[in-house]
Amino acid sequence: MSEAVFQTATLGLGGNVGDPVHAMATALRALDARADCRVSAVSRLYRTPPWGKTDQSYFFNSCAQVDTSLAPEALLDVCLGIEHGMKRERIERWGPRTLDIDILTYADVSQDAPRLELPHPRMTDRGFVLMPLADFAADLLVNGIAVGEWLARTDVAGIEVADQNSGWWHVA
Ligand code: A4P
Ligand code: MG
Repeated sequence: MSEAVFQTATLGLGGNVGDPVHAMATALRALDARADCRVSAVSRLYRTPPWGKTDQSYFFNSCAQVDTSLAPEALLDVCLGIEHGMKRERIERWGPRTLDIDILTYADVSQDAPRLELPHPRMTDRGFVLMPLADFAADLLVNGIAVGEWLARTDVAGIEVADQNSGWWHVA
C-alpha cells in the first residue's frame, strides 16, 4: 500500500448569520476529524466590517492551514459539503451567510478554472482574509508576494481580534 502524499492548503472562513463562530469551529473540527485532512494551524478569531455589500451585519472571520491528501477539487467538495451541512442559504452574492469556506491556496497550484480558482482571486485585497492568514503564514508567497506584504498594502480599518486564543475552535 502506498503512502498518501499530503499537501498544505490554506482556507478562509467567515460568516455573519446565526452563530458563525460555532459554525467555523464545527467546520474545522469536521475537517480535522477526517483521515485525509489535518488542521495544522488556525488563526486568532476576528470580527470584521462587511466588505463588498456593506449594509449587513459584521462578520466573524478566521483562516486555517490544512495538510491534506485530497486533490484541490476534492478538498473543495468537502468544504462545500460542510457549508451545505450548516444549511447555508445562498441568497445573493456577497450577502449574508452562515458559513463560507474559501480555499485560499493549495501548495503552489495556480489555476483559473471557474469551479476552483487558485490562489483565491480576491484574497490579496481583503483585510478580513489577509489579517488572519498572516497570523500563521506571513511569509507564504501569493502571486510572488508574501502575505505580510499584501497585508501591509491593504485597508484593515475596523477589523478587531475577537479571541486572542488560536485554540478557540476546540471550544466554540
Ligand atoms: N470557487 C472558485 N474558486 C474558489 C476557491 N478558491 N475557493 C467557486 C472556494 N470556492 C471557489 O462560491 C461560489 C463558487 O465559487 C463555489 O461553488 C466554487 O465552485 P461562493 O462562496 O458561494 O461565492 P460567493 O461567496 O457568492 O462569491 P465570492 O466572491 O466567492 O464571495 P466571497 O469571496 O466568499 O466573499 N465581508 C467580511 N468582512 N467577511 C467575509 O467573510 N465574505 C464575503 C463573501 C463578502 N464580504 C465579506 C465576507
Ligand atoms: Mg466564497
